[in-house]
Formats: sequence, structure tokens, C-alpha cells
Amino acid sequence: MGDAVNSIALAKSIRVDVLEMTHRVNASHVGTCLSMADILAVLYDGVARVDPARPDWSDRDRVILSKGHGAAALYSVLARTGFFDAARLDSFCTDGSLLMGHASHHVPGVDFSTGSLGHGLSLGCGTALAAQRQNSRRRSFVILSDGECDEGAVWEAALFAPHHRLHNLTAIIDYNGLQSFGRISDVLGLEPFAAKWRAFGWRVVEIDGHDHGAVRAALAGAPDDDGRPAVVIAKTVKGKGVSFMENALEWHYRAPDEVQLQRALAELGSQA
Ligand SMILES: Cc1ncc(C[n+]2csc(CCOP(=O)(O)OP(=O)(O)O)c2C)c(N)n1
Repeated sequence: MGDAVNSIALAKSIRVDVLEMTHRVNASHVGTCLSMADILAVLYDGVARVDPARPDWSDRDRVILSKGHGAAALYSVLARTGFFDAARLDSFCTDGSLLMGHASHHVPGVDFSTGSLGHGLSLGCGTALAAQRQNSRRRSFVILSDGECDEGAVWEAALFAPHHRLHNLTAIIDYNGLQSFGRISDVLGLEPFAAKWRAFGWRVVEIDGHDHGAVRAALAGAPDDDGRPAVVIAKTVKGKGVSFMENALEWHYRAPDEVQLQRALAELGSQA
């Protein structure tokens, strides 16, 4: 199990870390990290059965960040829950660092390298199926983005999981309504989104992805008796927690400069 840390404090640490990490090296993807900070914080605050002292423990739950461009947030939560020294976050996106800009399985606690969107749910199907074949209770969690659901492979996996009764698989969709260059509703609409997943045979839970209690209830719930996999559609705000980044398209690629960093940290109550 991870250290019992408070998910609210953990989410704040993730937000502060990703702001500093992206600022330091002028890197992209701060918006997506802020969007899912609460989801990651709850997941690693006692929901996912993982052990920071044994990142390769074979019976650990698997966590797959399919939206691998949010690597900074994943590295942060892993560091803050003890998988590696938080001082290493300073090396994010620098030459020779393990902490590459997209999620890398060379980092302790990262199960798969991701970043080419659309593949994580299939990986999760594989890890969930393997667990069942090995009679293991371990679960698989996959975090996807909404824009990623434009990829056909997501829907292939969506067909596969109910067919194989992968009740130990939980997909979490960070539904912030934005992708890199536009709104989901303008680029390629997903609605009626929940109905589509239901029609594919999934148990669907719709929540506010910033409400820690709701996230915890959705993720910690017992696997379905009738064998259905679960999808948690988490309504979120891209850039959540920093007023000038919230729901603002440019913060997909933009990195905060010094003034913006200080403003953002002040809003989070964490002056450097
Ligand atoms: C297969 C693939 N195509 C394109 C990209 C480039 N890319 C990176 S993030 C992104 C979309 C971002 O929007 P979304 O997936 O909704 O995630 P968000 O950042 O809003 O959480 C794209 C197209 C990629 N990483 N992988």
C-alpha cells in the first residue's frame, strides 16, 4: 500500500510540482496535469494497491496513464508517495534524465511507457485478462483523455473488455472538453458518451473529477458481480486550480514563465 497521505494535500503537491517542472524546462502539458491531479491523488492515496518499496511487486494493481503526455503529474504523485526521491523531479525533461516528457516505464512505479494516444485501454485489457488467468485479485486502472477517445483502438478495447468479462478493469476518462487545438464538441463530439459505453457493455459512473469523495467512491467500489468492466467518466476542468489556465486552450502547450509561475503558486497558496 502507498503511504497514507491526504489526497487533498497530495493533489496540491502535484499541482505545485507540475507548474515548477514545466516552468523549469519550458515544457508543455501543464493543463492536462492540472486536470487529472485530483484523480491521481485519490488513486495513489490508498485506492491502488501498490507498494513504493516494491515497484515491481508482481501482484500490484496496474496503473496505466494512457494520456502519457501528463507524465509530469504521474512522476510527481509517484515521487510524493515514495517511489523515488522527489529531488529527482528537478531533472524532468533534461538530457540524460529518466523523467522523459511522456510517461516512461524506466521510472519506478510506471507500468508502461505511453504518449502515443489510444493504446492504454488495450494494455489495461491485457493486464486485467492476465490477472484473471492467474487467479489474482489485482486490478487495472487506465486513465484516458477525452480527445484520445477519437482513436479507433479505444473502441476496439471497449468491445474486448466486456466480452472477456474484465470486471477487474477500470477506465477513468478525464473529460475536460478540450484537446490540443480545439474543443471536443467542435473537433469530434463524443456525446452521448455515457450511453455509448453502456451500449458496449460497461458499467458507467459519471462524477465530478475534482470531488475527492466522488472519485474515491467511484474507484474504490467493489468490482461488478456480473463481470462488467467499469468506466468512470470524470468531468474535469483543464488547468484546474490556476484561474488563468482553467479551460484555456493555450495551456495545452504553453509553459508558465516566472511571473505566471509565481501567480499560479500564489493561487495555490504555495509561494516559492
Ligand atoms: C497518436 C497520437 N496522436 C497525436 C498526439 C499528439 N497529441 C498530444 S496530446 C493530444 C491531444 C490532447 O487532448 P486530450 O487527448 O483530450 O488530452 P488533454 O490534454 O485535454 O487532457 C494530441 C493530439 C499523440 N500524443 N498521439
